[in-house]
Amino acid sequence: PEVVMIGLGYIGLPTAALIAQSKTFVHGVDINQNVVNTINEGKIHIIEPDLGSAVSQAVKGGYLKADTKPVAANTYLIVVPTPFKAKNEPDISFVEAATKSIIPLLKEEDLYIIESTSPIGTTEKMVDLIYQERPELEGKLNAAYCPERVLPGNVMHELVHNDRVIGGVDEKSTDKAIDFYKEFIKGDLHRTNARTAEMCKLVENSSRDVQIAFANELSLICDKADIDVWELIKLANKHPRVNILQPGCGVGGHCIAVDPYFIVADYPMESKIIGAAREINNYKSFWCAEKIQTAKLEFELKHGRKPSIAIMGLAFKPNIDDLRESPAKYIAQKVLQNANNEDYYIAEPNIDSHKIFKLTNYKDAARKSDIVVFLVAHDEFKELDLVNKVILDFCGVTK
Ligand code: SAJ
Repeated sequence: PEVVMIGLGYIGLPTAALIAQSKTFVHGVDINQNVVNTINEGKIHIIEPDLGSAVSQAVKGGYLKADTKPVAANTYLIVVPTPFKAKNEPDISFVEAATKSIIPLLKEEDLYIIESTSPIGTTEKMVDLIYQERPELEGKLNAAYCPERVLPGNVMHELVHNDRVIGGVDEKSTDKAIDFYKEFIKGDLHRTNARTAEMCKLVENSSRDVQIAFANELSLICDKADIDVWELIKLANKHPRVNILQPGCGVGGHCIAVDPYFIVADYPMESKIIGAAREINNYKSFWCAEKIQTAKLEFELKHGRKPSIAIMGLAFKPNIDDLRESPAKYIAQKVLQNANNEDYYIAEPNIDSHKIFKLTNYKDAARKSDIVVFLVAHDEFKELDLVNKVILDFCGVTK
């Protein structure tokens, strides 16, 4: 193979399939034997439009093969997860293990690329690790950091068309990495150094987190001040240089709610706004759960009976089926923990069943309930008839 791709998940597998489409032999590596078997059958283990056909073609054509172990190649891509540990510190052990697995295979002039979201300095650290074990290669490898920025649900398009930031540990490494990516990427390739590229990925997602925190903070103030936050934001955004995002029930997904901690963990004194944004966005979910609790008690006081409650939406954002790190899921769990014989109906139109929640059709859930709580602004919720309902709209469905 010409390319070894370590990590065949949400980013690694689509990227491997894309590279294979340009008739480059890719050896994909994953520690999960089931994932390896599935891919070698030309099938996929994740949901992503157009990925299935790309993988099946690549495997049939002989350009993509999966295995649990790497083999010798010219280019090595590390696309494994970087979760965080207790105390919100980034865990780069997967990147380290992936790197160690290829150290014996490396030779002069090979290209080593990290795509995994990583704390600043990780690429240099991994290069040091490689040279410690292979001192004869010192200065003779090309190493770069090149983050992806694709949106789940639109990965196959964005992988090709988004601009990329490419940062080598030296100029020659940057050149080599650009030569590699330009074979299959149509977006512009912007050159920089490895540290800037690492920080760039973290900053893109932190910037969005901070902007959403601003909207969420406004929603808390408006609730106390008796102002409709949705109208307020719409009006403020009429200013030519103001563009406030939308408040919601918190920030989820596996990127925006995670990446800012990679900056805060290493630069706690300097990253005050970034850290505060995380706290505000986390607090917003807690606040929503409390609001549901209060609405429940108010209903009981007013009507002398317990309300039935519809919880609308579990996904981490509108119109997707992805529940990972979802604030809506957290709120639903918290509310059910506090349940006291009320009838709850949980609706998530984008999934059929769930192992923890008993799901109800969204129309039935709304119809049967006294209190309708909107956690995610799925399109179908906008059509519901909500006459005579107590509405808690945390995401602007009814606005
Ligand atoms: N959200 C709001 N209000 C808004 C916009 C979003 O509350 O106005 C919430 C969503 O409901 C969701 C969370 O923010 O819970 C994140 O959603 P998102 O659509 O902003 O982003 P993701 O997590 O799907 O993808 C992001 C993207 N990054 C940016 O837009 C800067 C994507 O381009 C990255 O590739 C991806 O993270 C990643 O993998 O890092």
